[in-house]
Amino acid sequence: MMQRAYIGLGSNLATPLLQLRSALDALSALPQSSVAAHSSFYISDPLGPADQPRYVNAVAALDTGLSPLALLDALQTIELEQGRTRKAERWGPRTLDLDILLFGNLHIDEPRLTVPHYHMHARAFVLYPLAEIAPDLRLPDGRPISELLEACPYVGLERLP
Ligand code: PH2
Ligand code: MG
Ligand code: MG
Repeated sequence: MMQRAYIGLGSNLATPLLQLRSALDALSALPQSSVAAHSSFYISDPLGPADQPRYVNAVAALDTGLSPLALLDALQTIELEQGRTRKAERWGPRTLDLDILLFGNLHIDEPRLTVPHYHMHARAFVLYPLAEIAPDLRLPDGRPISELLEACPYVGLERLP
């Protein structure tokens, strides 16, 4: 069965725009999957330690026949292929971060994977790109994305042309 997943993309090292472009290519090349849409790219102030470069963020809609954990494995492989190293610092800088924001209407609570992605409800750099490609989306709990946007000001975000 094909499911619509939404993937958050982020980078703040090693030419972030190129990282995101090549990540989108890699997502398109995943087995049983196709990128149905992706948002604009947004420059965003870092959440977490302030002494790191600004991020570039985007969201992609991925139609996939992979299971959630198979998709997670595939995303982590792409992160590693693009030079991601796991550092101790929480919310520290990274060449590429690919997060499963939503996977169909599933709630997933497993040691390796929590869906919907924790804190996505409050992050402008997730919600605004997501709303750009899915303005009528509802979260699995039924909340419309418009309601989340109202509670999340458009601050520290700059949409690239
Ligand atoms: N990701 C983080 C930590 N902080 N800040 C922004 N602006 N964008 C991100 O994608 C981001 C972050 C850890 O995943
Ligand atoms: Mg992240
Ligand atoms: Mg991540």
